[in-house]
Amino acid sequence: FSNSSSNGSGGRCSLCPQSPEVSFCPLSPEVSPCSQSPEVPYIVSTTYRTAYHFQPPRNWINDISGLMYYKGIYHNFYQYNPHCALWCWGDIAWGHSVSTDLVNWIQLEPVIEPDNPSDIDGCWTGSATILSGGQPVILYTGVSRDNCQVQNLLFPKNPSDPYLREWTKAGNNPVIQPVVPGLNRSCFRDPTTGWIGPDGLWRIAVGAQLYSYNAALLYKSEDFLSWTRVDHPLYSHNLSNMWECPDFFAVLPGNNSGLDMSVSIPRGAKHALKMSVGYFDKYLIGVYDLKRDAFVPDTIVDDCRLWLRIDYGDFYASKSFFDSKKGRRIIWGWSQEADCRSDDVAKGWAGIHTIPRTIWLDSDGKQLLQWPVDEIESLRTNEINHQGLELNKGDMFEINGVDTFQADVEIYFELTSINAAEPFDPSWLLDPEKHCCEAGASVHGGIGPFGLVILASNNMDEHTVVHFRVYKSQQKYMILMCSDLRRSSIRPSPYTPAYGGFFELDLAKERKISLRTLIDRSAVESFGGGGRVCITSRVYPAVLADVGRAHMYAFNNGSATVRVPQLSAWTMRNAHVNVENG
Ligand code: DQQ
Repeated sequence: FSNSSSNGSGGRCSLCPQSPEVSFCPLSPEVSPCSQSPEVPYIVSTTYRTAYHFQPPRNWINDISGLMYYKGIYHNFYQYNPHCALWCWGDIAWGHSVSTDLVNWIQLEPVIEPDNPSDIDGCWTGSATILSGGQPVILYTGVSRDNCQVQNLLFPKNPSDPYLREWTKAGNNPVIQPVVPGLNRSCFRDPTTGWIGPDGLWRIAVGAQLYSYNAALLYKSEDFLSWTRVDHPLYSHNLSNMWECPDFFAVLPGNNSGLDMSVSIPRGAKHALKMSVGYFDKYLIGVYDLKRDAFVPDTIVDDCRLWLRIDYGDFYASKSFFDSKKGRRIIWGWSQEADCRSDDVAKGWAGIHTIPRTIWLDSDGKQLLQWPVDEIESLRTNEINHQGLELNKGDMFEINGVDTFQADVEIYFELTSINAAEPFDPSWLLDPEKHCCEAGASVHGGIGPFGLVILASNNMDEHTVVHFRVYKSQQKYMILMCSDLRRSSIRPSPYTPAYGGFFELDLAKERKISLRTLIDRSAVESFGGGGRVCITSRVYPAVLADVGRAHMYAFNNGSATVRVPQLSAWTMRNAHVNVENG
């Protein structure tokens, strides 16, 4: 491998400079309007479109805005621009798709569009809640004139329709206004799903900027119609950007069953507070102190760069829901395009949702684990297996027999010795992307780098690397996982950072590190260490457009030999995702 890139963007590791120009925090009316779509080149319109990730047939999507399982049907409501492939001020409506298996989706009509003084400049993110009698409701942020953000209520017109095709805006909208002293009324949005407190009242949290604090403001209601603000936030912090899309849910340590927030939560449960902040979805684990009606993190970490992330890559505005069909909690997020906006206009679409993931708390009670929902395995075909491989320093083992553009790959790496682990520097935790740039796949280490090279052209001009490195830190081992996109495309325009995250592993007990990578044309989702670190990446290799064939390898570039006791890979079939009729 080489870290230097022929496209002029290699070695560039800062996260933001080339990210798409639209800034989502805080959103401002200056975001440029839709431009006329140029002629759509064939290549751009089909090559990078995902085959089994969620996306509408055309146009722009962003946040997951409401999720629920209702009368046998999964519902995904999302931020959607019905008019074009860009996020445009004033256009954002709620798209709606339904599924019976979380894999195949049917797109229905948008459920709401901006047409009312309380949402005339946009129907922004919100959440669905199923009330005690089984009635679904939605609370969403409406943007009224002058970017004043309010919270509005929505009811299904016909609750006996399992598809919930039509919704009515409540007559008394907005039900919550930004009237709190010190509240920035343009930073007051994204209400959570409701939960029930010990007093039987409903609660929701809303992301907000209050004086110099960023907060999840807490509101209470008896009937979900009229809301009173609790005089303190659920939680707040003064050293971060605005918290968008907060999510609050209960989890049981070491138990992957989900908990329903609209019934009482069992003893021993912990709570997770997730917020979308800057470019990442971060979370804190703690307890919900019922007396104070507040979230109390287990550890106070002032520097929000050190907060754990749901995903360390291109993943934002995630939302979770309790799946009553299978008794699990599922989370998924939005992954935006990393090419330029003119390419999005040319493609006619922009944005995907990640594969839905089951989410639960590790048995140590410190970190969330995620794994793609089992249903996605129904798309697997052409299984190939290898056992007992040994990868010495410099080895690359080619994985043949599957479609390398649409694949699911699971590998276990077994460390033959842990003595060669290099020392860990805690300052790396502040900027794992920078460390992934410095310690790329071509930089030999003690244990690692080892991992997977995907979407590689014949001469390796283009390739994406997902890899691990093992470090020793006092009594424990820290594993670095990177998804390095710096050589992912010879095209100059895509944003190609090296994403990364760290996780702890007790290597004295367990010598195996697992990696699962789902490749879906322009989307790559990787799950390291059984879902301890997840990284979603968007890639636009020319090899995909020009040659239609790419290579995939398992590799090791560390001095210690790494065994591969099990490697399995499958081709992934296309799912029926919002296919247009006719
Ligand atoms: N996207 C929505 C907002 C939210 C932001 C607007 C996060 O409600 O804060 O489309 O991506």
